[in-house]
This record gives sequence, C-alpha cells and structure tokens, in this order.
Amino acid sequence: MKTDTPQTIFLKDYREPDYWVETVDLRVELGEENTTVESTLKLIRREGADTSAELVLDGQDMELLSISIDGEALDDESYTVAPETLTVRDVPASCVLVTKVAIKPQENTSLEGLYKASGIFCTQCEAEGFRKITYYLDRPDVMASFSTTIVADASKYPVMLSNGNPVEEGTLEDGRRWVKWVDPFKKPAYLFALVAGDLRSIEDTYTTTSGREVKLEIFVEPENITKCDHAMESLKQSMKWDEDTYGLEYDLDIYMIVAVNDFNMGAMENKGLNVFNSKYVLARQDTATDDDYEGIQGVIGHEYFHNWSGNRVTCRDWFQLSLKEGLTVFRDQEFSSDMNSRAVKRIQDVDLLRTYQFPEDGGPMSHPVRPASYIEINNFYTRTVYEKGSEVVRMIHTLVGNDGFRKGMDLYFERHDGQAVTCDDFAKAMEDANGVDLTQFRRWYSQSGTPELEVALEFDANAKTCTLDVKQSCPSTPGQDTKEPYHMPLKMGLVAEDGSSLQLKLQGRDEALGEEHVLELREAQEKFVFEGIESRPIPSLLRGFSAPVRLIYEYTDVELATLLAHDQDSFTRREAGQLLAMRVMQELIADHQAGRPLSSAAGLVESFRTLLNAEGFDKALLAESLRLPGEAYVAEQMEVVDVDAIFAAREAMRREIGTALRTEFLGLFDSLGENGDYVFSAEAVGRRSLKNTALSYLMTLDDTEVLERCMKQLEARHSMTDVMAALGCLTHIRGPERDTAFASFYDRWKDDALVTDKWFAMQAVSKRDDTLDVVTGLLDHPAFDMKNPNRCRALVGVFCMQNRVRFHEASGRGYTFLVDRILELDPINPQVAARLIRILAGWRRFDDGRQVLLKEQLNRAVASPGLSKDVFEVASKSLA
Ligand code: B3K
Ligand code: ZN
Repeated sequence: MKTDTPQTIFLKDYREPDYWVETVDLRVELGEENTTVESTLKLIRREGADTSAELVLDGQDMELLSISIDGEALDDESYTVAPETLTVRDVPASCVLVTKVAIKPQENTSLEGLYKASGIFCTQCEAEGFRKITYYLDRPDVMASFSTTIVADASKYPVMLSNGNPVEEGTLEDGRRWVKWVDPFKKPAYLFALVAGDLRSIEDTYTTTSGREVKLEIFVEPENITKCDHAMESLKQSMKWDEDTYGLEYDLDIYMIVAVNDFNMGAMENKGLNVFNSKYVLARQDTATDDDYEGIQGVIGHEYFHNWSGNRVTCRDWFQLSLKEGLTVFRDQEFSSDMNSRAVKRIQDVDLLRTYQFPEDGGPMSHPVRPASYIEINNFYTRTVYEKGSEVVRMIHTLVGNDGFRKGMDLYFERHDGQAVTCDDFAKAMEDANGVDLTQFRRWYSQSGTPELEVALEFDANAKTCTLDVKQSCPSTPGQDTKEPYHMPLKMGLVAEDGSSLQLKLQGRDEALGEEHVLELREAQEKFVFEGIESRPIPSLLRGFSAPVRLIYEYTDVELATLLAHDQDSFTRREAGQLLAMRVMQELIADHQAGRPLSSAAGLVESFRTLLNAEGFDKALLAESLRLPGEAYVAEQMEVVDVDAIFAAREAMRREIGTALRTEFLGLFDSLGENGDYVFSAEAVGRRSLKNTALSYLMTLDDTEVLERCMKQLEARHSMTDVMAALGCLTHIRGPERDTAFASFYDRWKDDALVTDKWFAMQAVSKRDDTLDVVTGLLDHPAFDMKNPNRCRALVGVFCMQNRVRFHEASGRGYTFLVDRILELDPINPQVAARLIRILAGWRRFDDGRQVLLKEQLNRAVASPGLSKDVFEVASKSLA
C-alpha cells in the first residue's frame, strides 16, 4: 500500500453512503496460483441520495475479471477502475451488481485481507481488509446479510469455514469440494471471515440460559490439538459470565475459533468465526506461563464479548472505534477480575495504562479516545482507544453505580441492536437509563492528554474539619491547546494516623457517607470540607484508580508507610509502596547523575520487611507490592529521561533489597515450592508469582546457593512459569549455566513456534552489555523470520521496547538497528512496521545527544522511498 500523498480523513466529514448493501453472496474459489471471488451484491440507493450518485466501491490489489448489473455486462464507459476504487455510473435505485475478481493470497504478506500463511488460507478484514478481497462499500455503517460459498481442493483444505452456519456442501465435477455458509445476522464487512486448511478441532457444547445448545469448536494445526483445553474452558466461562452479568446470550448455533501462527494482532471477533493469534489459544502447563493462561482467558473473553459490544451493535465509522473497543476492554477486565484476583488485575491494568498509554497521550501521537482525524486507521488501534477508552467506561460505571450501569447497558442494546452507532449514543443510553447528565463527561471522548489532579489537605483542629482542595488541569496536546475541566469521579477515604478508617461526613450534606466516598469533580478547582475530624488525617485518594489521571499529593514518608500498611483499598495501598519506592529511586538517580555513590534504600527495605512479615497478606498482592516501578514508568515521570541512571538506580535498589532480605526471600522461596500438579487458579498463580519475585531478588546476589535453587527450578520443569522465571534470571548473567540452559531450551522446543518465540524474547531482554550484538546475530538464526509477526515482535519488538538500557545505548546503534528492521519490514507488513516505529515517537523526552540520534533515524524513515502510509503517518507526526 504505497502512497505519495497520504490523505487525512476527518470525523467532521462523515456522511452516510449513497448506496446500502442488503445482501452479499460470495463465491470464493481458492487456488494455488489464483483465487477468484465472485460477489453478488443487492444494492439499494439511500433515500435522499442524488439519483445520479455514482457507486464508489473500495478495492485494491485485485484484477477485475467481469462486472454486470442486473445480468447485463457493463460496457467500459460505465465504470472506472482506479488503484483503490471501482466507480460505477448510472446505477439503478435498486439492482444486483455482480463482480468477479482475481487475487493472490499466497503473495499477501501484509496479513490483511485474504492471505495464505503456513498452508492455511485465512482472512483479516478489520479495519479495511475486505477491500483486498472484493470490491465493496468497505465501511462499518454498511451492514448486510452474507452468504459465502468456498470452493477448494479438499485434500489440501479439508476444513472450509466462514461466518454463520454451514447450510450445504457438495463436490464439483473436477473433484473440488464446496461448502456454503449463511450468516443470518447483518454485519459490516470488517466482520467477514473465511478460513481453509488442514486443521483439527476440539468440540464442546454450551447450553444458554434460555436452553439453546451451542456447538463450540476450536481449530488448530494438527500438532497443537493437545493445547486447546484452557481456551475452551475460557470460552465457556465467558459465555456464562456475559449471561450472569449482562443477561447477554450467544445468538448463533455454532461458535468457532481458529488459531493461526501468522497474525498481526491478538485476535479478531469475526461473527461466529473468531480468528486468533495462536499465542492467545494454545496453552499447556509445559509450554505456557501463568501470564499466557491469563492472556488467553482475557482475549477469548474479549472476542466473545464483542459479539454484543461490537457485532450486534457496531461502530458507525472508525472514529467511533472505542465504542466497541473501550467497552469490550472494560468487559474483559471485569471478566478477568471475577475469574481471578480482582485486586491484582486492577493493579496490573493501571500499571499498563500508566506505562504505555500515558506516554502516548503526552507524546506526538496523542489523540482523543474518539480521534478527530487519521491517515491510516490501523494506527488508531491504540492504548488510548482501548485502555483509556475502557477507563472512560469504568468512570461511567463508577458514577452511575453497578445497577445503573446495567440499566444503561440494557437500554443501549435495546435501542441499538442491529445498528452502527456512535460513542455519543452510548453515553446517551447511560444518561437516559439513569437520569444523569453526561454532557461535561463527554469531554473524555473529545479531549486528549492526561489530566493532572493536584490535591492539598488542610486540617482545622478547632473546627474539627478537614478540607480537600482539588485542582484539575490538562496539558496541551497536538491540535488542542486549551482544555476544559472534566467531570470525573474521585473515590477516596480518610485514614487516621493509626491506620483506621474515618467516617466521612461532608459539610452541607446531612447523611453520613461511611468510610469511602466518590467525590464528583467538575470544576478547575473545588473544595470539599469533611466534618467531625479529630486529628489530621491521611487522605487515601483515587482509590481503585477511579480516574485516568496523574495525582499529585505531598505525602510524608510516614503517611505513605501508614497507607502501605493499612489502607483498605488494595490499589491505593500498593500505590503507597510504589510512591515510596519512587522517592528512593529519584534520590538514587540524582546520585548517579551527580557522580556520587548511590544512597541507601534502607527505609524502603524496612517497609518491605514489614510487608513480608505481615500476617495473612494475599500472596499475589504481596508480589505486586514488592515489585519496583518499571524502568519505563519511572522514565515517564522524568523531565529528561536518563535511561542509564534509571537502570543503575533500580538495579542497585534490587540488590540492596535482595541482600537485606535474603533470609526472608529464601524462606519464602523454599516454602512456596510446587508440590503437586500445575493448577491455574488465583491462589496458585499468586503463590508462583511471589516465589518467583523472591527468586529474582535473590538472583541479584552472586550467590551459589541461590544459583543452585534457580537451576533446580529450571531443571524440575514443573511448569513453563517456573522455567521462564528461572531463565529470566539466568539471561542476565554470564557463565556456562546460562549458555547450557539456553541451548537445551532451544533443543527441546525448536518445533514449538510459541515457545521458540520465548527463547528469542528471553535473549532480547538480557541486561548484558553484548545484547544488541546477540540480537543482531539472531536475525540470521534459521528460526528467525521477519514475515512472522510473533517472531519479529519476540526479537525486535522485545529488544527495542523492553530492554531500555541496551536499546537506548548512547551510541545510537539501537536506533539504527530498529529503523533498519522497519524499512525491511515495511514492504512486507506495514501494520507491524508501523507498530515498531512508535517506539521512536517519544524522542523529545531524551537528552540532547539521544534526541539528535533518534531524530536522525526518524528522518531516515520518512525519507525512505515508497514508505507505507502506516509508517509515514507515525514517523511524520512524531517529527511534527
Ligand atoms: N478488533 C480486533 C482488532 C483489529 C485490529 C485491526 N488493525 C481485535 C480486538 O480488538 O478484539
Ligand atoms: Zn476488541
């Protein structure tokens, strides 16, 4: 997809199409050389559209073989084929248009449209892939009924799938087989799917609350058939959860999931036929970690929940993407919280938001949850649209309460089932169901940037009052200089010096509020006065991270220690520890920058010791509380990012904590060992997480006793979680243990693509100073393949994104390495290439020397001839 003059598309230009499509009948004949697609469209001119309106269909990378309207072949004057469109003139108000095109899926490396990879034909149509399959009105507000006939050589492609139900099948005279699928639900083209290949499946059934039996099928390549059980279990959990939580049932007789190795993202919610990256399906205790198990459960849930939030009710245009994505992320987060530890899930989600979305929102690619313009829509499947979008939905949930939210969801589905709608329609349903006004709240959809909340507390001993003075502001972002105040929920409590929670009573309000309250902020500055307070309290603010903002409050160390030990809310409790750790880290960073010996982290060590000795602390939560803020998160909070100082400070802290708490960590490690089969449960995951946190602190010590334990865990191979934890420690050291461990790991797993990805990634994260050379060498490894997105991300993506200290090497070699890879990849797969170039978007945050080098590489990318519009948009906006 090359372009010389990339065009910007604006939300304000939205208008309905001139024609609607009622039905689509496709006949897809899959071939080794050529694949043909015959499409029969029943078209209706939109009421009110100009009678002379041309029909402009989207289509690219295809050869038009024939075209007719109502059975009459069109003459050359009646239509025009351009690189990205087919324009037809004199189209009757109602007619049947038949086109036949030839395409070459085997040459399609972009993995968008219909492509063939690892011998499997498969599709990816969101956002605009359908136009690579046939000429069509490829936009989400055009919803039609689809039927699809697939014709192929059954010996190579015994399984042929599409959306809906299989209704007929047969054999042609030439021996090829055909299968016809009919999807009874109207849908936009982006939800179309087709898969054909030599696949095996596991089957199960689910009976919905209203008693309908649904057949569930997961298709994988033959060698993976033993790794589907967790995905199937997760699917059934999702179906049950959506019924219990929202009263939403599945609507077709069959739900299929296909796992493929070559896929641009996580998964795709095509109606009745989800296509998944195999990473989010395949799991067995010896091949997948606890994180993988959680990821699978979450993504299976996410795609399943889209059946209602996305498919039954879809987006009017791509600016409304968060309508389905923000809402569905919120739903999958809640599902995972109900299945596992709610507290840990929230902590991890917030970490993710602050580490990746905050920098996006503060950088050159900053955009609102509902963007106002784009060049390439694939670049807008972002942390902002997804994760901040979910926070926006979560705030509505907090404002209207659980029951109110359910009422709003009911009304939303009742009103809009079968429609393509906007974020505004969602907000309206929430308003109408609850009798609330979300006018001001809607700014969360239109304003970009991360708001700041500055809170101060005044205590008046005579009046026994405590006043919270809350100021909100939002920095300017590209295209948005000034911002209006947001309506947001600030969930809070007041904690006494001894750690007990105070009863809240707001001045001017009669009722007692209990120990926790949601303050609704609306103004740039406002004050809240609490009465009946005997002594200066500690405010526990932004409980559960009730709004996606940066909170500023000047806590003393003692106050933080009290919150860390006693706060009722698990999020703010752990946050207090993070703030303490951050303070220490900032001190050490300053030491490093001044060339002084690094200060001690003794105070933090003592807080951690208290946590470790506290009775009855949830293990998973304890592990989260013992984790130091990540390098990227620390960087995010620095004026000028100093990668080396952050690394030095953080490593020194880890060593000091490991040394001082050696006895405690050894005790933990030894007591939490595995003594039974692998189980994926909140309890077991928490136990392993704590044990491996202990191991990673211990491995900062050069200690043979510890190394022995690490090797023993590696060799015991109880689960991939434990193996990866051990390998994750070994990767940073030098010595025969490490080399043998990596060699034998590869040997054992070289035929398993997902585990081999782990092998690449584990080497890419090594803090050793030779890692960039190792990674460069691995590009020539026979198992490395730039065309496979998972492999490319495992080596290149992981190194450049997660190994900050080595990627940002002062020489700039890392930056050249990245742009070399991007330019290699761009002609193959622009979507994945554009993801990689985002890594450079934050270049202005670094020191002058690095800024020059980063900018040089961005310029090199932009100047590169034939650049895709995907990479062009990110690179040019980053430089703007
Ligand atoms: N809707 C898809 C994402 C499609 C990305 C297109 N570039 C997966 C999801 O969010 O569920
Ligand atoms: Zn989604």
